[in-house]
Amino acid sequence: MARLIIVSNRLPVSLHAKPDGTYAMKQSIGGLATAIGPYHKSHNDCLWVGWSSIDPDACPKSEIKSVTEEFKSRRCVPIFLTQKEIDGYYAGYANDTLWPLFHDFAHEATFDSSTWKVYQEVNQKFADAIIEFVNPDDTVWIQDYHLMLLPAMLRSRFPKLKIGWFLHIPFPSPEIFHQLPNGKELLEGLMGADLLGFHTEDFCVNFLASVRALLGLEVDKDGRIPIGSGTSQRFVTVDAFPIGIDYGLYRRNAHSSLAQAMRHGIEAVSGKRTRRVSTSLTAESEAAAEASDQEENWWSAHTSDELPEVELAQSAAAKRGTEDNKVVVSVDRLDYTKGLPERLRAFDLMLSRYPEWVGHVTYYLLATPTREDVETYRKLKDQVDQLVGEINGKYSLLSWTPIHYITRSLPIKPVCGIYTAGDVALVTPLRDGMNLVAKEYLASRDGRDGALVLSDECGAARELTDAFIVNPYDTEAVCEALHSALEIGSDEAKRRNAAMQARLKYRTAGLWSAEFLSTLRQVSDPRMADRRLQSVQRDHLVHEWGQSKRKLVLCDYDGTLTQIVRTPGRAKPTHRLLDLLREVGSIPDVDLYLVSGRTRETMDEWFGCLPIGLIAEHGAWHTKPIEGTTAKNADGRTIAPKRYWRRADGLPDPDEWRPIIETIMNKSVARVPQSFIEYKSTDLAWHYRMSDQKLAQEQRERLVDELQKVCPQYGLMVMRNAKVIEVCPANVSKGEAVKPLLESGRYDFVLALGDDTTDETMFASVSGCASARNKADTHDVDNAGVVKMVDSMETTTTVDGSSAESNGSKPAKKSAAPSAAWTIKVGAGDTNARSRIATPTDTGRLLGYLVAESEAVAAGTGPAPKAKPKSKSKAKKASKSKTSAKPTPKAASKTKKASK
Ligand code: GDG
Repeated sequence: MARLIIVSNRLPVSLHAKPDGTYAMKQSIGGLATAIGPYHKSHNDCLWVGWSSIDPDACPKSEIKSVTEEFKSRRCVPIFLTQKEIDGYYAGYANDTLWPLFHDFAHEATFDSSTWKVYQEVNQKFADAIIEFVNPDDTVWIQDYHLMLLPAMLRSRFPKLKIGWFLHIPFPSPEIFHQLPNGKELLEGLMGADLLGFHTEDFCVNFLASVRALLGLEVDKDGRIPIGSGTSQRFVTVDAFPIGIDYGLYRRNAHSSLAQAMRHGIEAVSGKRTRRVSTSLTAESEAAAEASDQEENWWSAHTSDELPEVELAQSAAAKRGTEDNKVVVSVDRLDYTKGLPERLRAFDLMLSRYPEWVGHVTYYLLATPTREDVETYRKLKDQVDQLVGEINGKYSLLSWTPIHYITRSLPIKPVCGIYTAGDVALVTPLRDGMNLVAKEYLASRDGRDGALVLSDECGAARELTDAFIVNPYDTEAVCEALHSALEIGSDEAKRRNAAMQARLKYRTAGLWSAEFLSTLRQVSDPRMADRRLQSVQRDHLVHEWGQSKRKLVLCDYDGTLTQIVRTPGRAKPTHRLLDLLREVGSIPDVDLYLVSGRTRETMDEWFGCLPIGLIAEHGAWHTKPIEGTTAKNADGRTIAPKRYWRRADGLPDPDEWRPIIETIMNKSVARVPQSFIEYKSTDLAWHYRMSDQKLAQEQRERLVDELQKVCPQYGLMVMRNAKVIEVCPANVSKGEAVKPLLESGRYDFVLALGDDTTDETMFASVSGCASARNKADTHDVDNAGVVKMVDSMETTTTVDGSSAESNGSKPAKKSAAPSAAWTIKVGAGDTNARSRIATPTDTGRLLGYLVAESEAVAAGTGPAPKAKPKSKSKAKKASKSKTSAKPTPKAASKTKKASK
C-alpha cells in the first residue's frame, strides 16, 4: 500500500519521561502541527519523520530503543541529532543563515562554512533514515527550509518517488538569495522534488527568478521546470498554496469558559467592564489639577508645562466614557521578523497624537519567548522590554497601564481569550510567510466585530484584503491605521470581517494539505500534468465569479462529480455531494445545470429534489425547477421543486433504429462477459467497465466499425466514452444542448466541467461562444432564433400542462456572450478545455471555493479591497501633520541595511 511520509525538522509530538519510567506524549502547537496533524492522525498509512528533540549522546542506548518504539506506536519515525548537529544544522545554518536571509534580514545572517557542512550531513541523515523504509510508490512531503537538500538526495535513490516540498517562510528576491554562498546547491537540492509549494505567488516568482539566474532553467506555461531531456526528462512544478487554519478549532475555543474568563479579565483591567477606571481617572485628574493650583506642595514647584500628568489625567477623564474603552491585542513569537519594536513605536505615537485614547485603550501584548540563548534574540527582548517600560512610564495613570506585557507561552484557550478581548488586533510583522495569528483572530471573532491592522509584508495580506493593510516599517501609517481601526463602527467592522471569515472558513489547514497532496499526485502523473489549473488561475476564476452578475455552471456527473465506478447504478450521489450541489444551486445569481448522459429517470430520481437544471441523455431532455416551487417545509428541509421534462426537437424515431442497433450490440454482449446494454429513451449504450478490459477493447473496435456503417442512415452517431460505446441521435450533444443557455445573453460568467469526450462538445460551445463575444459586441446580431431556443428551455411547462416563466430575468443584452468562460477537464486524456484538474474531489473543492466566494461577496465587501474609512480625528490630524511627506522608516531602514 502506498503511504504518505511527512518529513519536518521536528516531530508533531514530543515525549516526556514520567517518574514511573513511561512516557507522556505532548502534542506540539503551531501552524505545521495543526495543519498536517489531523491528516497524520486520521490516516493509518501516514508516517511522520522528524527530530526527536533527544540527544543520543546524553541518552542510554536502551532508552533510545524504547523511545523509538514509543514514537513508532504513534506512526512517528524519530531522528536523533547530537548537540553538535543541532548547533550546526538547526541553530546554525537553518536559523542563523537561512531564516534571516529569507526574511530580508541579510544583516542578521551569518555565513559559516562549518554550519553548511553540518546542514548537508543532517539532510543526508534524514535521507538515510527515510531510504531505509520508503517504498518506490510512496509519497514524501518535506517541510520547510531545514531540509532543502533532501529532495535530490531521495530522488537519486528513487527516480519514481513522488516528492513534494513546502516552504513556510518567504522566499527572498533573487538579489538577496544571490548573497547566499550555497544558494545554487540548495536550488539543486530542491530540483529533486516533483512539486515545490510556497505561500504566495510572489514567493513563487522570486524562486523562479533565482532558478533562472543560478541554474539557467526556465519555467513553462504550466508552471513546470523541465529537468533533463529525452526519455529521462522530468518536471518540477512550482505553485502557491496559502496555508489556512483550523477555523472551527479557534471558533470553538473562543467560546470555551477559559477563553471567556481570559476575555473578562482583560476587559476588566482595560476598564471596559467596571466603572472603577473612569471614577479613578476622574479622581486622579481632579487631584492633579487641584494639587497644581495649590502652593507649597511638590506639584506647585513645577511649571504647568512640566505637568503632563494633569493634562493626561484630565484628557483621560474628560474625553471618553468607559463604554468607549478599547483593547488592542497581539500574539507573536518574540522574533525580530515580527516587528515588535516598530509596532510599539507606532502605539506610542498614537497615544501622543491622539491623547483622547490615554486611559481608554489598553494594549495586551503576548510575546512568547523563543531562542533565548541567541544573542540577537536576547537583545531584541531587552529592546522590547525597554520600549514597553518607556511607554508605560510615559503614559500610565494610577488606574491604567497602557501595555500589559506577557512574555510567557499560554495554552491555546487563553490565547483565544486574548483574541476575543481584542477590539483591534495589531499584526505587523516586518516579513512573514503567511502569519496565522491574523487568521486565528478573525476565526475567534466569528460573526463579531473587531478590526485587524495587518502588515503588507506577510502572505496573509494577499488574502485578508479587508483588513487595515499597512507598511509595518511606517510608524506614521501604523499609528493612523491603529487609530482608524479603534474608531471603526461595529457594523462596518462586522461587514469587513464577514467577508474575510467566509473565505477563511473554507480555506482551512485541512484544505491546504489536501490540495497540496492532490496537486502532487496530479503533477507526478504525466497524463495529467499539462494544462493544470494553477492556483493563480484558480484565484482568477474565483475572482471573476465574485465580480460577475449572473453565472452559469455546466457540470457533467460521472467522472466529474463522482468517481467512475464499475456498476453505473452505484454512482449514486452522496449526501455531501447533494448538499454541495444544493448550495451552489441556491446561490441567487447562479444557474447550475447537471449535463449528463444518464437517463432522465435517473437524473430525476437522484437530483430532482435540487434547485438545479438537469440535462439528460446528452441533451435529448432538459428541465429546470419551475420558479417558486422550490420551498422549505416546517423542518427547514427543502421540498423537491416541481419540474417538467422537455424533449429536444427533431430526434430520430427510436422505433425505427433501436431494433437494428440492439441486434448489433447484442453480439458484443455475447462475446464480452459482464458487458451489458443500457436502454435510454433516445440512446443505446454498450457498457464494459466490469469486463476483461483486453477482450473488451478488441470487441469495442469491431463494434464501432459495424455501428459506424449503419448509424448515419438513421441520423445517429457513435460515441466512445469512458468504458462505454453509445449510439445517440447525431443532432444531440451536450454542446448543442447548452448552446441556448450560452447564447441567451443572460450570463457574464460560465464554467463548464467534464471528464470525457462527450463533454468536449460542451467545452467547444463554451469556447465558441466566448470567442464570438467580440463579434457579438461589435455587430448587432439578429439573435431572434437564439432567444426562441432559450425561451423553450427557460419557459417550462407545469405538470398540468400550463405554461410558466421559469426565470424572471430576461436577457440583459441579447447578443452578449459571457465575458468570463472557463472550461475544465477532470482527469487524464486529450482535451480542448482551458484547464485540467485531477479528480472529482477537486471538482468538489472548486465548487466549494465558489460557494465561499459568493458568501464573502454577499457579506458585503466583495473581492476588491475597500478604501479605509477616514476617521474624523484622522482627517483633522492629516491637515495638521506634514510628516507624511518624509521618507518612510522602511526606506530609511533599507538604507541602513544596505550600508551594513
Ligand atoms: C511559520 C512562518 C507561517 C504564539 N504564541 C503562542 C501561540 N502561538 C501560535 C500562534 C500561531 C503560531 O504560534 C505562530 O504562527 P505564525 O504564522 O504567526 O508564525 P511562525 O511561528 O513564525 O510560523 C509563518 C507559519 O509558519 C505556517 O506556515 O504562517 O509565516 O514564519 O498559531 O497562535 N500559541 C499558544 N500559546 C502561545 O503563547 N498556544
